[in-house]
Amino acid sequence: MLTLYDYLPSQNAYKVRLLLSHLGLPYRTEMVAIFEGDGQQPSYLAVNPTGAVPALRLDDGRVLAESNAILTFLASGTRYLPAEPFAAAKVQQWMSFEQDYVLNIASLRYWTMTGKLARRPAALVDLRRAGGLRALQILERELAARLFIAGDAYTIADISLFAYIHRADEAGLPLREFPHVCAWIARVRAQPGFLAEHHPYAIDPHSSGELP
Ligand SMILES: N[C@@H](CCC(=O)N[C@@H](CS)C(=O)NCC(=O)O)C(=O)O
Repeated sequence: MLTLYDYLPSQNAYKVRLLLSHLGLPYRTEMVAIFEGDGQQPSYLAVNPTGAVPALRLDDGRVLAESNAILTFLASGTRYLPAEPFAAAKVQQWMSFEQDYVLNIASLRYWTMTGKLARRPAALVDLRRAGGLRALQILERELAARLFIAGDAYTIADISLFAYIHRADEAGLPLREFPHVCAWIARVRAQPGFLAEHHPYAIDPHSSGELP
């Protein structure tokens, strides 16, 4: 059986949980207490050299890290990743956008929800806010023109983007200013097998500390 290395408040890990739910694939979970240093233990660094979640262990013992690489692997041969090379590359285009641009929203949200925002340099916070708004503006423009981000079908590019975009309010970026993004969020939520769950950082008392 697949093993997902997980930390419940992680939206990067939620991407993988969401796809596993769409696919109806059984898996077991191994929790990694990232704020308590579990990620930096040699045994976990052998799973993911960065020490971050998510990571996935296959039945044969091989391990894969990086949320978007895991999505690509699990979605291969399914309706969530087109086989045609150009369409598949379009999906990768938007997953690269996710890692580059949406990181701004992920960082802002993390700092806000764990009480670290005031400890961060104001210039860095401003940079993240500008980057997050830019990401939302780009998505707003693109999603005005089509149903899903890589075309008319729901793919892992939508799954990847959805994880942090639908929680942008928690980063102080009001989603109501982006009606096409809001309509897309509703379309994602309507997909068969959608996983409606959210685990706030507050469930982990250690999350107010810095990562080791
Ligand atoms: N690019 C990675 C980012 C993963 C990531 O930053 N995970 C966070 C939780 S959301 C984490 O485990 N942080 C702990 C650390 O980096 O030590 C991905 O997409 O999987």
